[in-house]
Amino acid sequence: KKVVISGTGLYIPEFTVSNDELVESYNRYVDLFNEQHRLEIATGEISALTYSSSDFIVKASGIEQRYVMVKEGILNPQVMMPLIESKPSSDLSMQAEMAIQAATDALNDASVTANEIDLIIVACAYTERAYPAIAIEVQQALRTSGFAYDMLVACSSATFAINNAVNAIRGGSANRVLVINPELTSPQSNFKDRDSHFIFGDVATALVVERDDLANKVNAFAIHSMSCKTNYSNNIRSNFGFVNRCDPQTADAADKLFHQQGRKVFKELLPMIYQHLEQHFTLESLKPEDFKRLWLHQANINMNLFVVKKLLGDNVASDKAPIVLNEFANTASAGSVIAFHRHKADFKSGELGLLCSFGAGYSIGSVVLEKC
Ligand code: CO8
Repeated sequence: KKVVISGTGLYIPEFTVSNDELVESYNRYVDLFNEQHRLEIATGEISALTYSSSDFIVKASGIEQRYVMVKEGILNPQVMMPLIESKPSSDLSMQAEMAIQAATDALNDASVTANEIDLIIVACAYTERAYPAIAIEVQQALRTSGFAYDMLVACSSATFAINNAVNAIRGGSANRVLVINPELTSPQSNFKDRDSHFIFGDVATALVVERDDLANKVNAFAIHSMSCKTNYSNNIRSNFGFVNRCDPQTADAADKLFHQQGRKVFKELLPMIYQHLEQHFTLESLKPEDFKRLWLHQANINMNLFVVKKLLGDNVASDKAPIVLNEFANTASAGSVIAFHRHKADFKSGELGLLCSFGAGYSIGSVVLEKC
């Protein structure tokens, strides 16, 4: 069975946090910390913290700002996290709210109504709870039929979920699938960590994946081929999990938040990406030059420039692999989908594009798309 992506959707949270705001609050936290630990610092027991800088953030990552669902608390040096009130179980969860907005946008783009959807996959780096699945909550709110489930593959959640959606359609368990990526990253960001306090933003994206013979083809892209790869690494890690409460001494330790060895990730992941794409292209008898556009994962601008240079050489036009992380920061699995959503309108029938994710796991997902 042929399968297409017939629509995409984007939900942008209400609040922005600029680099300057973030750095100003981080530096106030540094002053407070160093003052509070003056004696231990003087005796060499602990090292003084050093300031962050907006210039470093832009140069090292390409990030200029990020969106967040809740801003209150993030910039308070005594708090340094979004203050999110817990809701009663009868209310929609925050991720379901984000998911519904992005899904509604994607359904409009695909000219599909919610009751025509028979599978929802919520795929992202974290879900707010283990069960009932956020996807089933969204299924109830949108009144879709069939079934729904959540899946987590960090930055590759969207591409791996496309893989699942296509296989569900080919296997006959679904005809029309909503893949939704409600990336609520700010509660897991360590705003006290100089190396990573600037990296993430909140956002939600959605895709309608459906049988080719059912689809409205106006905005559709045929899924030409897909490839997934994983390779275990501790260099991007969060030890947050359901067992944390059983060791009260460490339940709130920094390792329960996102942390990484950014330099190592950069060095190790790049060759894996090239190798993975080379294998995928060889299998499909494709060359990098065959693609009109590369919608790449959005973690770091320098990483994307390296990938493009390796695939296509020097002097490549910037619209070949558009960057959205300057506006959104790293939004885990949603990044490449935002790039696709924002930069697909100029495609003509038969032109090829590549959706590609890479990140924690390590995980890499690539999807070759052809405009219908
Ligand atoms: N301000 C000023 N200076 C700084 C700062 C700062 N904030 N941070 C570091 N520096 C300094 C360092 O101290 C260092 O100084 P020196 O040279 O004197 O030692 C210098 O700047 C260089 O530091 P780095 O080596 O750390 O800097 P890099 O140029 O390597 O850039 C990056 C750091 C931006 C982190 C870069 O390494 C990077 O982006 N690597 C790729 C990482 C990546 O792709 N990670 C993917 C993670 S995302 C993912 O997988 C999703 C997980 C799930 C979502 C999680 C949601 C919370």
